[in-house]
Amino acid sequence: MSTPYWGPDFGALAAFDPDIAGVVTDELDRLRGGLQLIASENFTSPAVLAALGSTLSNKYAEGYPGRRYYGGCEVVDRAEEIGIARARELFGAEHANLQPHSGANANLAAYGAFLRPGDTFLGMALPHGGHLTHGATVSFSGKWFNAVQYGVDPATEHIDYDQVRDLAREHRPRMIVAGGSAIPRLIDFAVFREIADEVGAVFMVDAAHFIGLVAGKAIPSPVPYADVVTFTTHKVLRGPRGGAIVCKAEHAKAIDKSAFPMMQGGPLMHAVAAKAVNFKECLQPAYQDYARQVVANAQALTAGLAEEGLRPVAGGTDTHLALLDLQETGVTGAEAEARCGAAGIVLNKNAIPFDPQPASVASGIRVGSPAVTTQGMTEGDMATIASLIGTAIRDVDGSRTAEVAAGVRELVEARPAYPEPARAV
Ligand code: DSN
Repeated sequence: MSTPYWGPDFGALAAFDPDIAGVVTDELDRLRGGLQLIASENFTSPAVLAALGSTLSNKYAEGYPGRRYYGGCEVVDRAEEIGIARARELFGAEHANLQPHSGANANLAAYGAFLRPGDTFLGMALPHGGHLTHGATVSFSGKWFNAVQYGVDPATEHIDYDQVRDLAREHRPRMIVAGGSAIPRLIDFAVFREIADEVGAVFMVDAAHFIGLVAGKAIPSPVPYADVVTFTTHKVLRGPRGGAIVCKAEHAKAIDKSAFPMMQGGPLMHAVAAKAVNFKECLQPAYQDYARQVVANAQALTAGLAEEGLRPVAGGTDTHLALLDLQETGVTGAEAEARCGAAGIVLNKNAIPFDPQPASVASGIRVGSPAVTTQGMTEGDMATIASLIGTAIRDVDGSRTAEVAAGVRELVEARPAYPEPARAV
């Protein structure tokens, strides 16, 4: 390295803009001060943050390495080439595109590669665990396409594969989408592939939630089965906020043309570089230990919550997240979120399948183990967290908030997030 690193100077930010510097430090305090159980969040590493806060943010690089619409891209090209090679190695993929700014953008790019407005696709309904971009009427996916929605079996709360097959035969979709944001159990990609082949559909997996577990070899990969796999890089994967796509070589051209210029303009080269750093982290053996612990912790947390009288939807979890039905407790998801939040336990209310409540109230909560596992917490800590959540949820008048908050403090002080000593500013 011939030039010294010119990276974030927090002192300069604090001197120039104390308002925003205060937001940054307050957010770090918030992260460190509570239990972060949002299933889609994590604590990314200092190496990833260094790439994100770099001068690569300055560069316009519309196009792809070696084929840009701007001069001066020869340096940032290297970041994208390294990142693509690492993504292909990590996921055993034939092609990778790291340019989508988010998961929704990655999905829009994938739809753009295979669908035209008005085309039919099959996706999982949001209230059953799917995602907004899988056909919800408020999203482009439900507005611009004929989105047919499948859900879970009411008895097992697992994906209803018979319904998927029946709907595919009836509607002959151009594409079938698997994946979602509140699916605690493994998805049978082989069955989806078989159904897609039977009706001649493209098979897409939105692996945003669980791709980190795939990278860490803790659960099976959709890559051998799917034509295209979209994902975000900031959930279990623990990289920068952003999206990415891997696909079969035969779809490479269509995906690349759809990501740029159909869906986006210039890529965020600092984010692309940070994705490359993250993939290198995930290629280390220690990441596989982390991924396995994420699952073990989610299972321990779910078992503990079941003991507290919260019913695990689908009977438990195979992944990083659990969905809990609170109806037996008489507490809504919104009340549970607020009561836990008051004591420093951050989680989200979540619709459960066939929920009688509107989404803004919800009968369930969703919890996830990625962030607390990054802090080094293990199964014993999960049992404590479950008991704290049980107490907080039943605390109608707030009389036990201080007690729960003290329990939270004990846990996060023993295993702090971002544990390095604070730097002077
Ligand atoms: N909003 C994300 C989640 O929390 O699951 C998915 O996009």
